[in-house]
Amino acid sequence: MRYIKDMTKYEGLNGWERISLSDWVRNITNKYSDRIAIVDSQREVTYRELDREIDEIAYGLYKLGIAPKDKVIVQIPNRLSFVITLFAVIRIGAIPILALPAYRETEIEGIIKVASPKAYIVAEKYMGFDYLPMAKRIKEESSSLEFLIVDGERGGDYLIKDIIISGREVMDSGNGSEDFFTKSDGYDTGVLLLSGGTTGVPKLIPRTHTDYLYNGRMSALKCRADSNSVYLAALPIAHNFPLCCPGIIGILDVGGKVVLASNTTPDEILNLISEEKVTITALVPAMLNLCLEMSEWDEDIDISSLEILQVGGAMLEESLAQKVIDSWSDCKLMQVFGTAEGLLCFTDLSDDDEVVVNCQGKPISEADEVKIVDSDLKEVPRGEFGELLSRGPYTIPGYFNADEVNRISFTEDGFYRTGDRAMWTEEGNIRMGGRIKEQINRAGEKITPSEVEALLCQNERIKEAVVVGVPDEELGFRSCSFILSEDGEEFEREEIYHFLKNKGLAGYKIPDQVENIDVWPLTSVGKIDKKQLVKLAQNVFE
Ligand code: OOB
Repeated sequence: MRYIKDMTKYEGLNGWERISLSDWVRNITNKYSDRIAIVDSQREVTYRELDREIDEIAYGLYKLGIAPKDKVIVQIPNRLSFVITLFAVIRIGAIPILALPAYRETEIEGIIKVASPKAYIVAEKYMGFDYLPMAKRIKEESSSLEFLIVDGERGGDYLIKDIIISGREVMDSGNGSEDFFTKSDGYDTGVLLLSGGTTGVPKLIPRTHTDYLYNGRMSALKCRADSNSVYLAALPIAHNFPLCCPGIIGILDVGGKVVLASNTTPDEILNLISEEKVTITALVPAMLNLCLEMSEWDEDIDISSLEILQVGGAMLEESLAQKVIDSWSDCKLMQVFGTAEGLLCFTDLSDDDEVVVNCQGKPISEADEVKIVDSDLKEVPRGEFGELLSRGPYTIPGYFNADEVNRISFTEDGFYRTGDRAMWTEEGNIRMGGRIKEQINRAGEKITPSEVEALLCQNERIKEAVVVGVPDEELGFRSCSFILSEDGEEFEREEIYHFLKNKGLAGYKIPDQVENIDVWPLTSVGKIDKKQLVKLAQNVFE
């Protein structure tokens, strides 16, 4: 018998509200009406305008025939249309699946297989990539997709801008009303987030309206965010971190302003902090490194408005944490350990620098149940490393439509197995210590080696391939593939790059380094010795 999560047991928690995210948007609109809600590189909208634009697309999507509970893939980069489309899908009672702009055929087709979505809403172009040919191919191959909707000027079956016009007609005719859409219950699935690590089939994370709002609210509380807060969404907003930790949702909940960075370059990030007087932002360590460097030599950059810098998604080296504290002394560093599955740990704004440098803080909710266990799932003493497990108000009890994976990733009693090594410190904080389950954390994006290995082995000339994570100064870890060829001929990285790109794999999963090998180094029990491979990969550069 699988564990069933009882949401009612969390009723009474401060910040817990049984409400749909659509009704929540109505509430914040009534509260903060003419304040600026969101700014992107093109324009800004007030809360009231945001709500109205959500309605326009929602009526348009409804007229098209998208029904409650239908799944809709949303693949749009950091711009206003992402936020408006996301909440429009939610408003009609449908369920958005948040896809990263970096996803290609492999990832999108994987999502389709698991979730049978009815619509795919995709940006026309971003960062030089034309999504249309890919999206059309995907739609042709899929039996579930009925609508290809494009955020842009051309292509697909429908354009967002035409859907807006059609939605406006409903509203102008006076036929639109509050009862038009089917209301979702706060305990229904509100969004499907994507898990970083996939093993062939992507893992979809069903977050309920209520738990996701709670996630954003508790995060905002920990950051002491209020209506004067200006949040910069610097990471891709399909990620949980910038979307809801506190991110867009947590900041809008307190009436603050959200600024969307259209790309993740240090130039864009630092200039927006200066221009928009940003008070809080979230970065991964690899981006932080570049931003620190740039702020040192560019004198026009003024980051004096920045009060809180959240850093998470991957291990933050102590030396880099110390560098932030020394160089950006007016702002508070907050370490964030987070997962899209739920659990969030933040260091506290009142913690001493030494604590902030050395750990990833405490769970953000009093109702979080966090355990650190050995391989028999028994708790280990404080100060010892084990696997981090979590259950609680906003942590999922299982992935969507994935019984087999759930048996491995969750305990019988409903704890999520993060696959991360962690320990409790003296002060009761958690300190992370790398991965237990195989996964490469490349600048915050997660790669599962077996997914890449399986694709590589589809190459006729490849007999065996092993992918490992190699410590890297800039990326945290880079990925390196070792190749044993069928014919003894060596592979260049170029060839591997094109092969995997043609297979439709997201760019960040393509190995940064390619090495050829004749004989595998083996462990004493005869398995491929991956530690040895990592050393080999490092030695090439020494
Ligand atoms: C965030 O979420 P995901 O789902 O992309 O990745 C979660 C994994 C964790 O299991 C852990 O392996 C790693 O990312 N991680 C960290 C970390 N924060 C996340 N490893 C070491 N130190 C940290 N501070 O990455 C995410 C979601 C919400 C907020 C922040 C990050």
